[in-house]
Amino acid sequence: MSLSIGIVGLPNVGKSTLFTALTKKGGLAANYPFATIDPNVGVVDVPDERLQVLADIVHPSRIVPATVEFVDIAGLVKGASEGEGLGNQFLANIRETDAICEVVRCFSDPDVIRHESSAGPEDDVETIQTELVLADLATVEKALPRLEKEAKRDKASAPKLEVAKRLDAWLNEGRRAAEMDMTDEERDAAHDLFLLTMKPILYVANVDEDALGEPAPVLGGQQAVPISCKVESELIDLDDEDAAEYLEELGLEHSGLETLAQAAYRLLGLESYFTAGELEVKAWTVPVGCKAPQAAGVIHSDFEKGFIKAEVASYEDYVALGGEAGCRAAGKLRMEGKDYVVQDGDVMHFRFNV
Ligand SMILES: Nc1nc2c(ncn2[C@@H]2O[C@H](COP(=O)(O)OP(=O)(O)OP(=O)(O)O)[C@@H](O)[C@H]2O)c(=O)[nH]1
Ligand SMILES: [Mg+2]
Repeated sequence: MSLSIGIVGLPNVGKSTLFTALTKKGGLAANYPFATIDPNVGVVDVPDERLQVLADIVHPSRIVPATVEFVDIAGLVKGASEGEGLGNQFLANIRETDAICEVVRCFSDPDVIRHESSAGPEDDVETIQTELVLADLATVEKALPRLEKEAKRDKASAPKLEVAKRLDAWLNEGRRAAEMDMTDEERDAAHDLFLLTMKPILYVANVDEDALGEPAPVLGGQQAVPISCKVESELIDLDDEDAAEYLEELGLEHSGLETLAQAAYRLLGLESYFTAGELEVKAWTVPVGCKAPQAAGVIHSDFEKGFIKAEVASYEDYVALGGEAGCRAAGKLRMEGKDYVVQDGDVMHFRFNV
């Protein structure tokens, strides 16, 4: 499972600058089939310092971090849903992403032209929300006749029609689909519509570099992630040591990429577990609260189907006791069954039967 995130925002706010910094820094994952075909899709490694710590214990042939896929699209403008500007044509490119990252201009540089429809960060957030809501409204209205036909033919699909009708009214009031009260079943039906405003949204405040140490601004009612896209684009040209020094000068512990990846994990309720062996040390992404068989299924569906049990050590024990043998000797290698709830950082080994 590679997490995918679509980048949206007004024109000239720094989306492509951020995208380029992200993808150059992470390096395009070679095993990603479209990386070289579609220049607007980039796969980025999720930085996790724990991987190196584990690798120092097991000396694997390779380290395989989790990845996030970013999709860059052209800027949206007011009226995009009526064909203004370019961005709207590209919204289709982010229909199937897991989340949306909205870049909001908070930097002051007068040399960078502000789009005429931009009146400040909060207004920009509203403009984009309106365009996303209007795009969703168009999607729902296009789907309604089809859903009506289906509901007539097959009673079982009536709830789908009902939720689409409710969404139509909700979106018409300018509200995000995600904020509508829905049962789990309705939520599933709504997911089939691939609405943009159903997706969790993360705001990146593209701030001036001297504002990086300041508290994160609140945008769209939520804590934004402060990043200087300009700083990020400078960081990618530095080697690790110089980059660390530069970050220190700016009073920062982590690069924007790390901060963004972590914020995305939090927003989406995700965490990582690890597998550690001679071949590789690898991070796997799972939803918080995931049980052992589903976690095994992320590696391979056979692992889930034939799940027997998992050998688990916490990350802390694994590191403190110098690996699996140490954990076993200290009684810290647990045998867990199908109801075990995976904890962030667990080092896991699955037993299965096909
Ligand atoms: N001063 C400053 N300039 C920036 C920053 N980020 C981006 N820029 C500049 O803003 C301009 C637009 O940046 P892009 O990244 O191309 O903007 P975009 O959002 O992709 O724009 P569109 O694709 O046209 O919608 C470029 O000249 C960047 O150098 C920043 O953090 N600070
Ligand atoms: Mg761009």
